[in-house]
Amino acid sequence: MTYQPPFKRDPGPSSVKQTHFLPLPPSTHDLPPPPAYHLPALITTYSHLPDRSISHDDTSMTYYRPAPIGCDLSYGFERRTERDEEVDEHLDGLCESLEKVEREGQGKGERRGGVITWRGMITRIMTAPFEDRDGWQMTAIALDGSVYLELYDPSEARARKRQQESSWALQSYMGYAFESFSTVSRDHTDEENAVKGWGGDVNTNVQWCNVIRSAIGEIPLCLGGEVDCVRSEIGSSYPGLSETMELKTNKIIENERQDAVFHKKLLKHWAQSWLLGVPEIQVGFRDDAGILRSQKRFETESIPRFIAALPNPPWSTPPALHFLHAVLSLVTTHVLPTDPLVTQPEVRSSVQDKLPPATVWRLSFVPRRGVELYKIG
Ligand code: 0WD
Ligand code: CA
Repeated sequence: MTYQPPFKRDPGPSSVKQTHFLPLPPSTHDLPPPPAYHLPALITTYSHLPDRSISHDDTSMTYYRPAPIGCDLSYGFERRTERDEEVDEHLDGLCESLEKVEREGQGKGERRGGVITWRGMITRIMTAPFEDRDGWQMTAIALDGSVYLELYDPSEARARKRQQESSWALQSYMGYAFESFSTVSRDHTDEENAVKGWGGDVNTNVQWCNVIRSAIGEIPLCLGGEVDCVRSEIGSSYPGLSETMELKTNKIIENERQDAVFHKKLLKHWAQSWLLGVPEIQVGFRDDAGILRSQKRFETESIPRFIAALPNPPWSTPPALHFLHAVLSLVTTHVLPTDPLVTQPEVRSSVQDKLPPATVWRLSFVPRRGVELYKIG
């Protein structure tokens, strides 16, 4: 069952563009039970190495080891290496890994009938009913029976974001430093000169990605996302999603307002981990100087119950799941039929070496309003 948009979809000014509008679901009561999000199943994993190249294995997987309380999360800041954000990788790593899976005959139709994207895109759609500040835009195209969805980040917006980020460079670095203090790689040896617990200098090129298959209601999903580490013996092979872990940092909570802000943030943490099937989130709390003061473990699946038990819960899961299902229904309904392999079946034989022109769609979210879907070419 899906929620019924309370008012008719606005067709928009027809002379300009045909727009399909979907309003946000009511965030309070009276929603029917939401469509189920299926338990994610692992398809494959891959690693980005220090030079950002891809290795189709678990080279970049790390093992959890609790960060020492009192460690300094600004440690190593001057020695960090950052990924070149100028390079737009689109869905490259995910597509490359799916191609490999199919080539090796391990595929189970990941590329048919649903949506293929980064987990981060689905997190954004799912949390949109409770987002009152940041809008976003995505691009959708259909190819070979699936919809590919990616962030649309025009260069001005990206430049603005980078500028904002540069003033937050140290704060965001502290998140990576917490990861380093909380993990060790397969071949790690504690360096004599490094501080206690340090897992190695930060290089944001390095990522370990998991590719999963799931579904929201009847809509298949294939998602790729970064996983921080696993809870298993150092050097052991990947034990599977049930042992994965997400790491987060937060300022220490000293008053009710900060507590309320953290409860709001837990929506994004929950959605991000839930979507990929990561069962545990470890949050490190730091002071203004970047010293780790405490940490707390959250079971991903318990977070919604914890929030529901608060006197004024800032969010709940039904609007998020309804909205995700409604948005992806809208996208698959309109975008899938524009698959060039459906509209121009004669190009099918040449698809291996030359992609046919695809119809490009834009999905645009305006906070507190809803999403619009329209064709841009
Ligand atoms: O705008 C782009 N081109 C994006 C690229 C947006 C989102 C993701 N990506 C890429 C990432 O580089 C990565 O290879 O997609 C892949 C996986 O992304 P995801 O797991 O779907 O991303 P998300 O769930 O938004 O974030 C997970 C982590 C973040 O950790 P925290 O703890 O802050 O949630 O991925 C990292 C970040 O560490 N991350 C990125 N790293 C480099 N470039 C980016 C990015 N643009 N976005 C997130
Ligand atoms: Ca993280």
